[in-house]
Amino acid sequence: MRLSRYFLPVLKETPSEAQIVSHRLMLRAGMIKQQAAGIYSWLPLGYKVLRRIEQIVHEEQQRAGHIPLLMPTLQPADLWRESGRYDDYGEEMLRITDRHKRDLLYGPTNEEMITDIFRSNVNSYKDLPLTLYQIQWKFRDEIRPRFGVMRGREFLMKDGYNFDLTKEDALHAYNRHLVSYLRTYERMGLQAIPMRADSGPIGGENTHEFLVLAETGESEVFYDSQITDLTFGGREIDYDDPTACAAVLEEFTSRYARTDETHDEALFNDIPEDRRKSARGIEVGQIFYFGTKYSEPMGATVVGPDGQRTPVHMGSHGIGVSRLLGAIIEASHDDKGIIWPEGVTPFHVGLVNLKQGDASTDSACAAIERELTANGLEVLYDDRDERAGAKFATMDLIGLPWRITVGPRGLANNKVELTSRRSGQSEELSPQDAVARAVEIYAPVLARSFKG
Ligand code: P5A
Repeated sequence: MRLSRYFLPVLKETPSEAQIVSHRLMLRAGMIKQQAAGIYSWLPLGYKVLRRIEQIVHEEQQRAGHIPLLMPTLQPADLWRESGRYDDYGEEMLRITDRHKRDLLYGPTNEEMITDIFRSNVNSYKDLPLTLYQIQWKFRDEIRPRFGVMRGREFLMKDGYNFDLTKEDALHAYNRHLVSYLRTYERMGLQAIPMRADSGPIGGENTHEFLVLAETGESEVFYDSQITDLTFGGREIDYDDPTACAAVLEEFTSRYARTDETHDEALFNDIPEDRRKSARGIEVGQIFYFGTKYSEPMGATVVGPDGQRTPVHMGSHGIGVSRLLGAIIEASHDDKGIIWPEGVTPFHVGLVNLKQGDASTDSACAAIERELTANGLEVLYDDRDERAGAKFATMDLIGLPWRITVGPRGLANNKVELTSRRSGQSEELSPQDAVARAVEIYAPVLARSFKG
């Protein structure tokens, strides 16, 4: 992509309405524009990262055997009357009446609708286990939308729902989600710690939230510092193996880690004092097992092996897809701007032409752009007629992890510069070697993708 033809409305001034760094940087980098409280347009750069995050979520869901579908954002109120949540949900639910005076709502979550799809189409235990998921916009009329996409009113969520014959099978689905979430967040360069939480309006007893530690997080958390030493490390787990999934759950949840809603001072005080930590965290996902809370009142049953009808055991599992942009930036930035992890960067390489209009510099840049693209990397090529300083400032602000800088002086010695956004360090390389190095850097990132 040539920057001269792109739409990247970066701001010079720091927007005064933004209280936290991720919100400030998303506005300054021209990623989002607020349209109403907690409602945003996704400008091209923001949209690109959003889609990268969605792509990782899709791949990891499908790797775990979950099946994508898409439900509408608007839902009939009657479904929610069946589960009893229409009255319970309160003011966070945006209620809408159509021209025929029928009650609708903008879905804050989809347990009822998926249960309706299930009961209309599945009859036998032989069709289980089944996990369906979508990535779809939600609306919650939050009393205090704030921090940009972090607490929006309209926000993008991956929501998945498992249907199983027995509690034991449904708990395996719970564990499988925990494993796949660890893998998902890790691909985004995040450490998200599963913590025991409260189930709120979704219901059920088993629930874990996934938290990214950050000073600006809205949740107060308490944990044993040993938990931060755990890494998933890209291991391959057989998702159909209940013992293997349960072992990961055990490993990642056996140390004390809770949100303030479930915090237990006495248990916490059993941890050696130097390992006792309290901090703030950003909730980037939550998994639930709630048994028959929806299947029973809504009549979602299957004929079991004994010929009897029985309500299915369910759980639901959410990832805050749009919130993740904020969380990643909170975890990865410096005073010049964003530093995208390689797994989610909107463009893999930023290419800076130091002397636009100079024939040899222009043609060297065009060749580098072509080569990188031919190797599956996306390039943002700053071909504008601007000062070098302004070009570097833009690249630093938007946070592409690798930059290749090309100027006539270097080219005279067949050299360009490859710079890491994170370390700030540069290497002088021939154009061919710079391309080869970038391709090598991204090889493991591209190799992690999953084609179902
Ligand atoms: C699980 C999927 C649910 O709604 N039902 C379907 C369950 N869970 S949840 O914890 O309430 O939401 C899932 C994730 O969505 C993100 N999230 C938000 N993101 C931005 N703005 C909001 N207002 C918002 N509310 C929830 C969180 O990451 C949460 O973990």
